[in-house]
Amino acid sequence: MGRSHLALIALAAAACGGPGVDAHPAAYHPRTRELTVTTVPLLVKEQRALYPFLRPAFAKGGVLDGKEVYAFVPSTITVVEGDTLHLTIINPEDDAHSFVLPDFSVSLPGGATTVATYVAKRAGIYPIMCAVASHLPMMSGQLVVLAASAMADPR
Ligand SMILES: [Cu+2]
Repeated sequence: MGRSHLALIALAAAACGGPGVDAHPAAYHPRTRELTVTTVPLLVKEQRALYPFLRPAFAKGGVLDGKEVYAFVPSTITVVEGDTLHLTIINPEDDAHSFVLPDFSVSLPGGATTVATYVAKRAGIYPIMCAVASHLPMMSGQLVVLAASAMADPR
C-alpha cells in the first residue's frame, strides 16, 4: 500500500469519528436577533358599534367588564441563552402598554415605536406581560430561552 493510500485511510477514519476527532458539536455562538413586535387590539371598547355582542361583554358584570383584549404579535419569542434580542415594538394606537419580563420592563407609549435590547442570560420559559391592569391577564406571551447545549446545529 502506498503512502497516499494510508493518508486516505487516515482521513476516512477521522471523518467517521476516529481517534483524535472531537465528537462534540461545535459550541453555540450567541447571536443578535432582530424582532418586531406589534401591540394589536383584538376586542376593545371602540369596537362596540361594530360588534353589538361587545356591548353586554363590556357592560358592568359582563365578561370583559373593566378589561380590553390586546395581543403581542408575535406572543411567543424563542432565543438561545446568551443571545441578544433587539426588539422593535410598535404600538399603533392611543392606549399605552408595556412589555414586561421578570427582569426587564419597557413602557410603550401610544402611537410610537420603541426599541429595546434584552440579553437572554439563562435558559427557561419566562412570562411576557403588559402591566396595564385592564389588559391582564389577556395581554401576555412568553419568552422561550433554549439552553445553548440544546443547539445541535448552531445557527
Ligand atoms: Cu397593554
